[in-house]
Amino acid sequence: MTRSHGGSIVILTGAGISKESGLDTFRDTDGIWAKVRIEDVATPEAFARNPSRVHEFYNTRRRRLLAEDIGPNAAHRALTELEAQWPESVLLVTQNIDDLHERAGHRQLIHMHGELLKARCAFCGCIRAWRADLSVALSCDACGRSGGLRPHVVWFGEMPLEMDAIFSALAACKLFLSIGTSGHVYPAAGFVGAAASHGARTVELNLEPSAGTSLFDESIQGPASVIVPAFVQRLLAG
Ligand code: BJW
Repeated sequence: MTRSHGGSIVILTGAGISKESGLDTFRDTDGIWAKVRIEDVATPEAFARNPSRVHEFYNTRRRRLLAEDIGPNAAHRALTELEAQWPESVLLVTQNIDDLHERAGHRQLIHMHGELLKARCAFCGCIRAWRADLSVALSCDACGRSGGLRPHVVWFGEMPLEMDAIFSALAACKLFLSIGTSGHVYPAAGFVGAAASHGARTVELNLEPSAGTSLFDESIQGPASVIVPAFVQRLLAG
């Protein structure tokens, strides 16, 4: 893929891009789902059944995200450079709820699975920045009701965010990149098919082949902090 192909780019990122920043992935052998059950912490039913357990899970991850040793790595920074240098539009769609792309300076991005540093009121829908622990004792500043504040994240069975904008961008892009995601969770796992059906070239960059690796035109394996900067340099060199 060279710059002579031109055109807009859509990039999908997953937990693998933040692994070398010190944040856990989900489905690797040492990942989050090896330690906790999805149905205990990542469904609306889990929150209805035991909100304190769900708060504890996200409070722990929020504190980790805000720890001093956590920051963007070379892969996040390379994508920021691509956004700054590429002559046409670059849309980054991340499944990650961390803010490492923002900390790397990325400007145009969609958090399709929400953001850990925001809270949402389940009663009135109000969304606000949130860096402290959440608990069932808190009440919403907007509607005054207590017990409804939840992490602004998308659980299984809930609709991911900004899907219309994402599918419009996928239909128009010339290049689709998938970085650090296992390809097990829909609708994100279907983005490669949507982009390809509209004629985009598709490239996967991941530590190992993902579940959907055969759907990509090209698959590059290795740690994101190495293969993403190298790929971005290749693109920008034209
Ligand atoms: C590295 C690396 C390094 C490591 N460098 N790489 C049956 C069939 C098809 C679909 C469904 C089905 N039954 C249900 C569904 C739908 C369901 C789904 O997909 N389920 C599947 C599990 C089967 N999806 C949904 O429910 C979604 N909503 C939806 O479909 O709405 C429509 C609808 C709604 C209602 C009714 C009907 C339709 C919502 C999905 C929400 C996902 N939420 C989570 C948790 C919330 C946020 C959080 O807590 O953080 O989002 S789950 C978790 O998985 C998280 C992630 O964003 C998501 C994806 O994970 P990701 O990023 O791919 O991480 P891993 O760990 O899987 O992979 C990491 C990869 O990196 C690995 O490949 C490593 O090798 C690699 N790696 N180190 C490069 N250094």
